[in-house]
Amino acid sequence: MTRAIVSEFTREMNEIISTDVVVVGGGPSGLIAAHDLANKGANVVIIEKNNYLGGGFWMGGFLMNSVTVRAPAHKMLDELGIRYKEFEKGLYTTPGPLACSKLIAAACEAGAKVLNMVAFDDVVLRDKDKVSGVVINWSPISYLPKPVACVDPISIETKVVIDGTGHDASVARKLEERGLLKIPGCGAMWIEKSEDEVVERTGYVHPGLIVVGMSVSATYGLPRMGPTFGSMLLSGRKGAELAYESLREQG
Ligand code: 48F
Repeated sequence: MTRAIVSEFTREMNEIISTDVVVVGGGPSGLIAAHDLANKGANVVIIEKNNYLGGGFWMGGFLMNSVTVRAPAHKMLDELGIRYKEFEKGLYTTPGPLACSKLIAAACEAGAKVLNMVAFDDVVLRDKDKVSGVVINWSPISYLPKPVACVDPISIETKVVIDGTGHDASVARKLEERGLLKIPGCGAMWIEKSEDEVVERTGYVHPGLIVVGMSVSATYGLPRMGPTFGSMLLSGRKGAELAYESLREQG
């Protein structure tokens, strides 16, 4: 068994080392981005610091596990075979565990690879500071006491990085640390405005780096959103389209 695990993991890791797209964060926006790109034949890896994928998509607000989706994103639920109910015109509800598990399965079935319990640590910058890779380490390393935590990270080379880390905007913030961006963080809650603007502003924030989902909101200081997920799906899809265009240009 150990030999099977080691050889399979090593084979996958060898493919991951140099990939088309790295999606950092396996919440709803990152998952749909990875799903769409893998479906188009791109090599995609999701880096997720938790053991489980799904981010905030398991739950709606206030730990209540019905999640809401506004039109037109319910059509993406149709596409993924996720059942839902119309609560009122244009507003739909679906059980979080059902929607989340089906989205995870769809991304994995499409061929997205996953490194879970692995945290994004830093960016790799190359020509003119283009984001050209990510530095990663096992998540538990950051929880270890200093005397036993001196474990160097490793890097993965990629053509595009997608920041799907939610409110943390971990990748964009790393560029802020390096003086390349200014990240204001989310503004006060205003669901409708936030949903529209997140989708609108989804895109490149720096050469090689696309922001999707709530990391868009944090990056541009848009209102925070609260528990609704339509724009997470629409934003992830838009990010995937932009990444795919860029892969075609880069050849
Ligand atoms: O927070 P999250 O679900 O992001 P999202 O796709 O969706 C946001 C909604 O869930 C909700 C909302 C709107 O409905 O306000 O919050 O934008 O998922 C983000 C994922 O990124 C992981 C984190 O564990 C979660 O699964 N993540 C965050 N930082 C890192 C990371 C990191 N440094 N390395 C790896 N994964």
